[in-house]
Amino acid sequence: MARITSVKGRLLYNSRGSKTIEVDVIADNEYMGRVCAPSGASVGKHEAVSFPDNKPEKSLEILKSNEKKFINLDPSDLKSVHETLRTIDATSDYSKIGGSVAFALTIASVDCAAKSQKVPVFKLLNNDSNLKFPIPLGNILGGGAHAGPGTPDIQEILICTTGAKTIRDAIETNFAVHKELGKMLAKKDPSFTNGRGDEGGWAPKLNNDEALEICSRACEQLGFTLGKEVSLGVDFASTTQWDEKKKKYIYDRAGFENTPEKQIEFASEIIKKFKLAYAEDAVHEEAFEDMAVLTRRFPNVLITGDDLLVTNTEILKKAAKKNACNAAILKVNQAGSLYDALEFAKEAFKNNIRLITSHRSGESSDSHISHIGIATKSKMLKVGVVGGERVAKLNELIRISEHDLIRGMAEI
Ligand code: 2PG
Ligand code: MG
Repeated sequence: MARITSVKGRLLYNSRGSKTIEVDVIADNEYMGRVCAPSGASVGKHEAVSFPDNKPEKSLEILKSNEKKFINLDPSDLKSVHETLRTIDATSDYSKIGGSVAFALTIASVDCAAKSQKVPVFKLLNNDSNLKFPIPLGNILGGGAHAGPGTPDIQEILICTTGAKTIRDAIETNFAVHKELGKMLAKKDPSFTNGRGDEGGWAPKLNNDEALEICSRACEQLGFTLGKEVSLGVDFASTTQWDEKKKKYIYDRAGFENTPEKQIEFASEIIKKFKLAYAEDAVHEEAFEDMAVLTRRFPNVLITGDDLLVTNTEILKKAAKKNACNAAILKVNQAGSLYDALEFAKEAFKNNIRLITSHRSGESSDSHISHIGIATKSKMLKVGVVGGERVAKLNELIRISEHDLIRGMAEI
């Protein structure tokens, strides 16, 4: 059995050029796991805090003074690594050491354990013989908190190839739609600068409707039938629009306001008109009852909670009781440690809630979440379409396909 012989953190930068933390965990002085933490722009109220007082330096200092506590642990024993971390930070939101350290340390530990056992990370996490590839779900057009003024209020319009037979097919189809959409946007507006949002989706000056229309036409232009070979998804990220004082959703770019009732109809219209396969955070992070209305109304659509659940097992239990969603985003850094996130995954299974493992808008070039998506039997992997830090995750799926350990694509 391998033993942890060293833990070391450092300050690095994410895809937005903001400071983040990377952690190296070495086992038997030989096997190194290395993980760099991502961070979000549309952040849920109840998710783990990235850094104490927003200071990555503080996280690093605390890790440094506690490194020795991890020495000699078995790196594959995620529970022990997690519990040791909890002796340093017992807060519910990792506000003492920072969720970024929890993320990087626990995944790096599993990474070095996998290397010492000479197995891929997904296999170390889940030894089942019937693992499938999650369907890649990627941002083709972005607005909201991920892009500048003039772009849609809706944060993300996403593409997924629901009819693909292989992972390569699914990835290449997403690239093709992204490319076609770029051409169509340039044709529609000669002043379009090819600008892209934080996750690589195009960021044109269009309102919500126009944006959805052109995305669906890009799919049709390539000969696809929406809802058949490919489908659109939307991350409404509605908490961004929600005004707690006015009790209304303010769509200031499009120039209208929605009452909670109107918001349900607004989202329903979009789901129906564009035959969405996927609808994330269609209402704000505390509107469990309103989400439940959509879940009842659209049993065949992944009605997904992101800010609603923040990868928190207790919140998921509450959502399950209310039938507030039929799918859940799994973002390890929202939960904090990988152990926390896997507990969340277990609870989701128990309640028949499908998982979508997801990146953050501020990413690193790490690709561990591709393994986590497979191991948690996620139906989809939300990692973007283009941009080095996004393609890194997709390329890892292709590498994994060479092992011949995974057969076929997940079915939603
Ligand atoms: C989201 C994510 C990723 P962020 O809202 O789902 O797409 O964005 O990382 O900014 O929270
Ligand atoms: Mg989201």
